[in-house]
Amino acid sequence: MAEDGSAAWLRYASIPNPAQYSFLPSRIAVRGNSPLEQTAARELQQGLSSMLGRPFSVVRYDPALASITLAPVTSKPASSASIGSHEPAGVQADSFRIVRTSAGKSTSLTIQGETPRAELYAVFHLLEEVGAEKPIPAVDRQAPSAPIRWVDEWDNLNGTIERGYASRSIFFDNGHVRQDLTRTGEYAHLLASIGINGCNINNVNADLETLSTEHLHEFARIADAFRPWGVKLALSIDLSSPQTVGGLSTFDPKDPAVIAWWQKKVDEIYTLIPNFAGFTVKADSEGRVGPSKYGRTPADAANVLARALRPYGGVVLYRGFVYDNHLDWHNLKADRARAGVDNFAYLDGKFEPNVIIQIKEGPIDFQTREPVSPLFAALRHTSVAIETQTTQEYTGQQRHMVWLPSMWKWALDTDMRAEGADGRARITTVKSIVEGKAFGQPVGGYVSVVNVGLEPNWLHHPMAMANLYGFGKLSWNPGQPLSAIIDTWTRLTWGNDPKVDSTIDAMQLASWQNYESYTGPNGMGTLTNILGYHFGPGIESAERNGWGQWFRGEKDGIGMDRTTATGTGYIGQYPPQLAAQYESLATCPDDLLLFFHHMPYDYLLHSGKTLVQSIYDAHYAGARAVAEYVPQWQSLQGLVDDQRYQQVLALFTYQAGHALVWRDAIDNWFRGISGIDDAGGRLGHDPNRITAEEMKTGGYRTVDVDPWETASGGKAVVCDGPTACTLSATLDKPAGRYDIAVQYFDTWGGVSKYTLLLNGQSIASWAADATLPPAQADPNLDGQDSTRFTVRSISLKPGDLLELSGTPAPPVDTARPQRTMSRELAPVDYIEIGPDGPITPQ
Ligand code: GCW
Repeated sequence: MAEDGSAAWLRYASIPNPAQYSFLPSRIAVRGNSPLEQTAARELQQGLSSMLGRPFSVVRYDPALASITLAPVTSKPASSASIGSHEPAGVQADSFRIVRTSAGKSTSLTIQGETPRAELYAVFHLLEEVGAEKPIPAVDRQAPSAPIRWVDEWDNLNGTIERGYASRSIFFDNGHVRQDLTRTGEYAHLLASIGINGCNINNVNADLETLSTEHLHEFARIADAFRPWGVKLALSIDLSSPQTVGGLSTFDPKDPAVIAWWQKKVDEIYTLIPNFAGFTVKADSEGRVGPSKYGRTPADAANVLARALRPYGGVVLYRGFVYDNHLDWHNLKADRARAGVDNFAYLDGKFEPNVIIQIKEGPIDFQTREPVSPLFAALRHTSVAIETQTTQEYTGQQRHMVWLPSMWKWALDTDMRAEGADGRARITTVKSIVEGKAFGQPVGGYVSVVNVGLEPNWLHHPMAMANLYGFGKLSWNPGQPLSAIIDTWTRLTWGNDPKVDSTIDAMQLASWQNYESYTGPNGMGTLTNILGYHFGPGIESAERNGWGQWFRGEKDGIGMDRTTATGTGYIGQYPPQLAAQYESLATCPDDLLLFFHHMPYDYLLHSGKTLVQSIYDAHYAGARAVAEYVPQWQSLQGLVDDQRYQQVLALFTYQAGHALVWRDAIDNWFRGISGIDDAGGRLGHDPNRITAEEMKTGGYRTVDVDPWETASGGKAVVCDGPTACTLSATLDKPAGRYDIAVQYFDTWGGVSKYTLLLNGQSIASWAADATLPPAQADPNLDGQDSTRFTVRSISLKPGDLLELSGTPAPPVDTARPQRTMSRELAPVDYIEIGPDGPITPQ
């Protein structure tokens, strides 16, 4: 099997010890007659045959013979209509049980599902147990925690993907649904295997023509490709559709013509897509129109859609992500974090029962750590779903390994301490809210923005698929331990070798905290360039503009004062007990401190370190921890397939280098603003570094880098010439072996070439041809494209001459004039000569 990652965790690779499952009968019988059950039986047959190395076959049921039998819970066979509107409501629909019985020497398994889809889920569950070499219990009952378990794709009809980092859309191209929907079917297969039952296929910034009849006919083909796997299709819609598609003069949700238009449109959708899941709505947000235009509320708008969908069992996921992106930065009381509660809490109880408010996990925007949104506890008569991002917009864009279920579980486990009718605070975890247990609102759940693309392995980083897998697992059972989730993923994805499993599990489990350590500290946000594409460091981009991601870094201190006493009052949006915990410095957790408070740099944290020293230390420790991924991964060479091994090695090497860019940018920026030195004496002292501008040059010219903290000394060199420029230095290192790292900028303005020479002999050559994540050209030299190339274990002695030759990209290709502005001029930041060893220069 080609190990290109396309099979993800459904590789069905043979397991080391198949004998442990020899009791499994080779006959698979299906008692129902729906297509989904047939799909399930085939999946079981293929998966077991492949993993256990013996033939399984789908046969007619015979009570006299041992078999694995798929059967509906009720004796009457389910019909195929049960994946449409007539299925049992809520989580019941997807629950199943697997029962093992023995008669004499033979064992049978009975797989019973409430619906055919539940039987399919049971099959995947069983296959997973075998693939990960887990025991099969005598009786296993499973039910999902909530009915909404959806993924949202932010795909545009032209084939691009908003915040997509793994190439173009699997669904669309050139304004249409692709002819070949093979990947779509394969994606649904993956989704079904982790219990995902809905997929919204288009960007929440929806094309205004999405609901045209022509498009709907095309979307129906995607729904058809999803259907064999029990995945329902949903659409993001723009609220102005009655005008843009319907030609009406208004989209006022109270206008009878508008109401009638929506009803007709929904009727049309269900004739084409009988199992249509519903609409996702982004309105009055980031330039999208909404009900505010007519003085109407989100409830007015959501309810019109909901009433039209309700007879068919459809739902409306109305996003709570409504905020003003033109906030006045000078106003110390202005606060984007308040927007969710301010815009929705007063509407609690006014929504139709099939409206679900889709709330981002934190009040801002998928940062590396935020407190949970207070809106979860403010809506008690409305179903809610938590929205997470599997696509790593602010968390390394699938070029850094960050296992996000750690963050999601932390959010889901957060106890909001809501008060009951008796006025007493009680345990109210976010998971209990979305599950409908806390406030009895039963149709909530989980949504994750996934943005898979056409790259064979779906998300670009082979490790990133653990995020999608973990999302499915947490939405099925948010109580499951993270260690169990990741271990199963690792076994299914990389095999059952104990060394492979323990190494990968440990790396994944630490990866979110590591990423947090070298990016945004203490609840400040990711500190990426929020005006660019959210990848590398760009600290002050968050300040002094209308987007409201401010952290108010001043000479006296840093952090948003969101207290009720002196700040924006945001903390008061939490239930009183949790609010009190965040309001008081004595109890506010260190890792959220700057989200809630404006603090001096020398403030003593609970950890016993000053704020600024803790930031310095965390960034050194985080960068070092991810540098260690490289040797850890190298220890697995030969134990995993070479194709994915090389791919991951290249990504880990990249991440190790980019983590240093993050570390240095943030630490230097804090040193600049605080005026406080690193007690460890590391900052500003890089004895192993030679900055490009201090080297002897042939043709290179020094330029300022903006923001300054993303280059050593705020400067770099560029080569304008048509031919190569050089940098050179005579070394005075004691004789020994060293790693030599070149820090340069790999922009999108063509391909520069570099050669490193020692005493006139070439020791390495490479091209700056990386396709860094953003699908957009970035002409700037900054933290997004600062890149490191390392040559290992070079023998050096005092007096050696080290030379770097940089050849700029050829003058611009007239066919692509957009690159004219941004020709890549073989830019260089510095060279670092570090000790030879597993961890390259720190
Ligand atoms: O985080 C922001 C993203 C936008 C996105 C928006 C949203 C789809 O940068 O790209 O738009 O959130 O969630 O609506």
